[in-house]
Amino acid sequence: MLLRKVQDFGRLSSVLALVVCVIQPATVTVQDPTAELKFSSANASSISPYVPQRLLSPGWDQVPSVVTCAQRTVSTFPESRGFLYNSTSHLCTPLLWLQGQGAANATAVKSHEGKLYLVNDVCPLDFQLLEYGIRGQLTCVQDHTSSHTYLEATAICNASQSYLVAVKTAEKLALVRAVSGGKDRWVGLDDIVEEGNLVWQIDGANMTEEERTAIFPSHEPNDMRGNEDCVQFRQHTQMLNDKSCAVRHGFICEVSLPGSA
Ligand SMILES: *[C@@H]1O[C@H](CO)[C@@H](O)[C@H](O)[C@H]1NC(C)=O
Ligand SMILES: *[C@@H]1O[C@H](CO)[C@@H](O)[C@H](O)[C@H]1NC(C)=O
Ligand SMILES: *[C@@H]1O[C@H](CO)[C@@H](O)[C@H](O)[C@H]1NC(C)=O
Ligand SMILES: *[C@@H]1O[C@H](CO)[C@@H](O)[C@H](O)[C@H]1NC(C)=O
Ligand SMILES: *[C@@H]1O[C@H](CO)[C@@H](O)[C@H](O)[C@H]1NC(C)=O
Ligand SMILES: [Ca+2]
Ligand SMILES: [Ca+2]
Repeated sequence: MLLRKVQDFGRLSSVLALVVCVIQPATVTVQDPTAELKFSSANASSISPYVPQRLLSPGWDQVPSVVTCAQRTVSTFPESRGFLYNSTSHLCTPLLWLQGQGAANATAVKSHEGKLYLVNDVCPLDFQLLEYGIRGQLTCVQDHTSSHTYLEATAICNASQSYLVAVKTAEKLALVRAVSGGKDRWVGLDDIVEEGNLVWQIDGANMTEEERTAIFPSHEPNDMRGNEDCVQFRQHTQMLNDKSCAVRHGFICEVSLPGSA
């Protein structure tokens, strides 16, 4: 029998237009031989600016266990970020997290509907679940302040099944800026294989011209002295820059979630 650990993120309490999650951490162990779902912990404080919205009316479905509720939620609403489950009434309520414009219209979730669980788009242990961009994209990142070369950094990320962060948009660039505190960081883009052909570590895709204009200043990448094949977030410009791969500084690992780029 598989043991599934479910992190219980306590109840929600709604306050005015923006809902703040009040977190009362506790760990619940769920036994379910068929569960294929991965429940994992996330930094609860990072989801606090979100407004949960029901995907259906309260008590959408009555199911025997929290795992069933999770399975039902994910199979019916792949975009769902979590759910409420009331273990007394067995009522299951799938949720979507909203922020920004959509948040104003969201229905506040009342704590009496059940306990809040995160499911689906959640991060591995030691990664932060962060939101960015006007559409409220989510991703899992891990900021490393220790100094390493690009390849060392890549290996460290790989050891936790992650890649150096993909920064394909201005919105993601802003996330990297915030996470790093504006400091030099390796990101997952390089032209090691073929000079001049920058490739994203996370999916092997070539960088597009549209991406380049969003993330590099106009004079970069410049392959200075023919020796710049790895890409960093650069403190000096607060944008990306190609740099010698042998330089040592911090880096950011990412386990990307659907829709994050
Ligand atoms: C969550 O993340 C924030 C920002 O990185 C940090 O200050 C806080 O200590 C973290 N909380 C927990 C419970 O890990
Ligand atoms: C919120 O509701 C208003 C009024 O019903 C509507 O005009 C607006 O488009 C909605 N916004 C979103 C993001 O759903
Ligand atoms: C769950 O349902 C029961 C019975 O309807 C109700 O009394 C209780 O307040 C609900 N909420 C929680 C969090 O259990
Ligand atoms: C980590 O490296 C191994 C061996 O090179 C590779 O098979 C695997 O796909 C990598 N995984 C990630 C997430 O980088
Ligand atoms: C990336 O660009 C190179 C050089 O232009 C090209 O040979 C390669 O097919 C491209 N790869 C993909 C996945 O598009
Ligand atoms: Ca180069
Ligand atoms: Ca450069």
